[in-house]
Amino acid sequence: MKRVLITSALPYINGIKHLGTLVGSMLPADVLARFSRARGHETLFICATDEHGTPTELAALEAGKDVRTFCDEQYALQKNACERFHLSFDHFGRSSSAQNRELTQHFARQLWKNGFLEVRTSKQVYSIGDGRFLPDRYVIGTCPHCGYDRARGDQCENCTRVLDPVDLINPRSAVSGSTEIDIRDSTHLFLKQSEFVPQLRAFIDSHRNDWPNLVTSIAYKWLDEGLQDRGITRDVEWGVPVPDDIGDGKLKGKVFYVWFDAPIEYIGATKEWADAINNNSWKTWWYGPESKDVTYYEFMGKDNVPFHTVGFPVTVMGSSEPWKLVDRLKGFNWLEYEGGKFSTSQHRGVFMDDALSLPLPVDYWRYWLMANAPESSDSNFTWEHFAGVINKDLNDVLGNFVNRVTKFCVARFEGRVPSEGEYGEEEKALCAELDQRIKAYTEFLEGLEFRKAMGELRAIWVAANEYITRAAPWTHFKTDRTRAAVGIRMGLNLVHLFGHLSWPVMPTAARAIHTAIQEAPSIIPWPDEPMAQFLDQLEPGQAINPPEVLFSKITDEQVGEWRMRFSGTAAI
Ligand code: B3M
Ligand code: ZN
Repeated sequence: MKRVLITSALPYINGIKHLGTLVGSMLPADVLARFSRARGHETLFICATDEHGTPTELAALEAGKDVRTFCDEQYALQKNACERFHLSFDHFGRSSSAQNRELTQHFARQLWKNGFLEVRTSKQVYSIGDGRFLPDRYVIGTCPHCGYDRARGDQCENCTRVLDPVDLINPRSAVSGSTEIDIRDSTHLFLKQSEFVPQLRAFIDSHRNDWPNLVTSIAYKWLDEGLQDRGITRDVEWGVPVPDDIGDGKLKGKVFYVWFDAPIEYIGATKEWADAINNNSWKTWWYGPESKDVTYYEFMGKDNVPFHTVGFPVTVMGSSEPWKLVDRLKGFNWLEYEGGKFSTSQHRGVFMDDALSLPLPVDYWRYWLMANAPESSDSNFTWEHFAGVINKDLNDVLGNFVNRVTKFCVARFEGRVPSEGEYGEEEKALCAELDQRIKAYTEFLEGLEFRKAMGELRAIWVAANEYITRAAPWTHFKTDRTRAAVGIRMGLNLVHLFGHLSWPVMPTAARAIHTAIQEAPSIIPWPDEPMAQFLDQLEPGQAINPPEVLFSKITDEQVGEWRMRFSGTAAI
């Protein structure tokens, strides 16, 4: 059996994520996980909250809570939102877990032992106004590379270069706005990334053909610009402590940088999962010869790509232990909101809890987001487009098909699969078309090309609609009952098929569709056999059970109201 390990980039603990984060990491990872389970692969799908670092400390401070309590609460909120989006993680862990602490310290010890860490005293930004060292992302200034004037000290979101905060021009504190900034000495551990360039280049070369261009071009850009050694410790309290046996006693009270411990939490969360169910197989997913048959997929937004193509691989390579490196890395561009950015501070755009609060099935979001995933370029959410796609694809095409066929079966064939007649040329032609389209759909999902996959799924629904329009059982019923029976039998088989094909992306609707025909298993298997076989599965005479309302349309009034409500200007 094939084994498939899937991780989604870990959402930061502070605050519910917006749809852009969802579409760029957790949701496509979930679609792949479901698809992989549907095909019978042994699948492990791991995610967690990314909890450490100053952003968390400051958010907790602002909320008037101690960090641990703040994280506990935020974790519960995010976990709940993920469940309600039907993200089917096998485990949703926490980077503040004991397992991650242990593994992070283990990797650091290996790196230290192997001579890849060095104690250096470096210049750090100290904010006199705030009375503390400022972490990289809390220093704002002008990017020395592209001139963007709101670049953060860790990375410029305009040109995506990773920065050192001391390089910023006109630095100021993002906490207080204070420009009373001092550069002070502080001792830290540095990871000698520069020694890994040839190994990293070979690693990325080996994935030239199976990673998207977006990903390899970011990775090469990094290597070409000359890889800098990175400080992997920080002067903050909330993090994995540096153990005493590393750094010749010069690092007392320091913790590891959040980007050092966060990717290790992919492994940590796997151990959390195993520990919780008392099984000790976690290492077979990650380590040594036992993990050879595992294909490991990572999902993330493009800003996370450097940390996964360079940062984390250096940790793994430098350990000189046989930990698994990523096989397939899928990166995403940005999703925009009504032509601009999502904004957490202005609450502009739709966040996961907002989406859940509206009277819309979660599958609407899941389908629209995957059909418009920002793969080859950025994509743009507008309410108008969203409503248009949902009303057309899900209501007019898919929902209408399911309703017409099942309702007519109830009205004219006593709600049972009609047995009369044989499939003819029309049906054979449709099977041939579906065979091709399902093959394409399967290949797009395997290739992680979600937009194209959804296009193919839609084309399958359209082909079925066109078929039933041509077969017109409602017209033939009075004059040629057999002919009508063939059309309805085919139609019901197609409804059943849609229950299978739609499950990875729309688990709830797929279940309702499948249940209209017969009870659905908890994992709805992928239809791997040729259509001529699949579409002849229903027992003539078996009863069906049409769903009440499968989908309903989004109205113009709703579009108007919601556009206003989430524009970031109206009071919420
Ligand atoms: N916490 C999420 C982000 O940058 C970041 C990912 C960590 S993955 C190990 O959006
Ligand atoms: Zn820049």
